[in-house]
Amino acid sequence: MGLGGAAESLGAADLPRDGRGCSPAVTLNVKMGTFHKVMLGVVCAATGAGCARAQAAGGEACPRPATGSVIEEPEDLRSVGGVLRVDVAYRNELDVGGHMRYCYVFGDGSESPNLRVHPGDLLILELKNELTVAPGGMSIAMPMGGHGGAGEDPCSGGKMTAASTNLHLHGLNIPPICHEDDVLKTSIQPGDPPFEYKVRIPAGQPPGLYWYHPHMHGFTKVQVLGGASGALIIEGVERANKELSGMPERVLVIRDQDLLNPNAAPNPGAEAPPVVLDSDGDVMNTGTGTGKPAKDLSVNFVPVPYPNYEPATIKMKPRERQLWRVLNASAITYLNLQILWNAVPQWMAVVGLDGVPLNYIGRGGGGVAWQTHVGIAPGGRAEFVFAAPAEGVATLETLSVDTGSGGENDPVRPLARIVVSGDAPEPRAKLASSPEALPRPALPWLGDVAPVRTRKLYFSEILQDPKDPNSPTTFFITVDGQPPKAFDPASNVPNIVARQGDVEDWIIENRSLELHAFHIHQLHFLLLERFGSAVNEPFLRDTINVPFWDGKTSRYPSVKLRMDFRDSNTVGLFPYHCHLLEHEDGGMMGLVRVEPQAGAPVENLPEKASGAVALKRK
Ligand SMILES: [Cu+2]
Repeated sequence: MGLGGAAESLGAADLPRDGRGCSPAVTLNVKMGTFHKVMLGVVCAATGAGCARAQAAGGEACPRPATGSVIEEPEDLRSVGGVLRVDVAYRNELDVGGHMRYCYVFGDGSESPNLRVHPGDLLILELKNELTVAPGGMSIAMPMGGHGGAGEDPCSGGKMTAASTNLHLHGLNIPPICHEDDVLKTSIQPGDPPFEYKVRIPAGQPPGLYWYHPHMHGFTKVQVLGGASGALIIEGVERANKELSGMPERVLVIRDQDLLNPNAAPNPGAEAPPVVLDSDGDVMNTGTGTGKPAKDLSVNFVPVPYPNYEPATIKMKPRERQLWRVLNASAITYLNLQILWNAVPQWMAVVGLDGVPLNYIGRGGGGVAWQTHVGIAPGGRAEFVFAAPAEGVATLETLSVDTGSGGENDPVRPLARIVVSGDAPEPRAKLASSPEALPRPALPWLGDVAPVRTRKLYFSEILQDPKDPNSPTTFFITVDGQPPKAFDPASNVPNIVARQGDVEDWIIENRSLELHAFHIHQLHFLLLERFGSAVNEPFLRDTINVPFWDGKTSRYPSVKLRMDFRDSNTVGLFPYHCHLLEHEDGGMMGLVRVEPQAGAPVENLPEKASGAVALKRK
């Protein structure tokens, strides 16, 4: 179906909601002078008393736009001649409200730019850990020279603390090895020299929206919540869908953050259901679609804080069609986007999810799903065409999401005013106007391949003190038949062993009272069933919402996924986990080890894969 066609249901992209819900190329190779800067602030032992807070004023290391600002597009860093080479400083600071900000500042001074590469390109990224503040506000003691103070190899799985970091390229089908996409053992410390990531983008990587963020088990939530994320775009979506040729495109990164006004009373007239906090201090789901949110949201770092929700601003020309590429980089917040004009929900023509065009390798459907609202789980992406109204102002909002009785509160709230005017500036980027069609994928369509086995996994939670509802929760994702066990970063023992070349079906159950978002590294999967009923989704995802259990029904909610281990880049040890990052940090992660196919050539396979799992080169 073309962009002008009739409505078609996207089905499983929906999320539960309550009744209310309804340039010229530039290669950056600028060495950062800050790599060797003198660290400021009071350095003291972590346990020392009376230490001053570092950078208490905030706003210098990680500057952020003001509430109500016009939404600026992230800078575009583009590959040239098949290579994108960038230097990144990873910094943090406390803002004036005592909230920790984290940021990626690139060699050109831009924060969290769009990294734009083509299939087959080489991405070389040098990451320097310049964190200076530990959670709680104490300065991080810096070793005098040397390497993180411990002399450890960043690939060795050594020290992992709140000051450590690494980088995950979410959604890319690249090897899970150090200096590429290993997150299990790679740990970069303040004081380490710049750490090189060197990644060959697969020739067959679907074109679309991906992203980068840290993945340091136990500390992922605090870093992502503080703003450590950015978009990575595989160019060529117009090659999969020619109706996008020449279309202006706009990248919107929606992040969550701790409430800027946590003690503010609700606005007069606003519904104010009782506030109940969970053990993390987050507002629990009120079940009404209203009330104080668990987290504030921001759009390209422009905050839209409770209780006024003063929206950010987007300017568009009348009736102009743009490709909106939306990333939910939230740590825990679900989105269900809608655009209203004169109180009428506007059509959004969804053309890609989780980086994959809807018609990339699927069958039927024509590559477009017409929606009036689009659910995006934390970690997920949606790309859709939106046509500005003829005049006036439209509103981008998120509808409420019912996260279950154990979930956080994600109420309905506005995000941005879309102001229509003839003199609105054009977005910086435009898709190519005469695209060459993408070649057909080399492998047969996943839906046509018979699985070699079916496995069942389930999400569950337990209170650490069952008698105390406010005690911390331990989070599990368990392979059915194994004892539930929180993820142990010291262990290299996989929960699942698969073989390259195979396709498997995984049933993921939710035995807890809140939503979870299943994500697996290195590959995309196909959604086959929801609640045991077949769904018709001729496209791929890398993150999927698993509905919550109501505590009563005899059958747990579930999804059935077809997992694709055919590509040699999936060989090695890598995680699957819930993408609500406090759940992941709390143990809701497991490991799969994909062993090389006997006799098959394996590209990019190191002598020793991440962790202690030795894989022989065939
Ligand atoms: Cu979860």
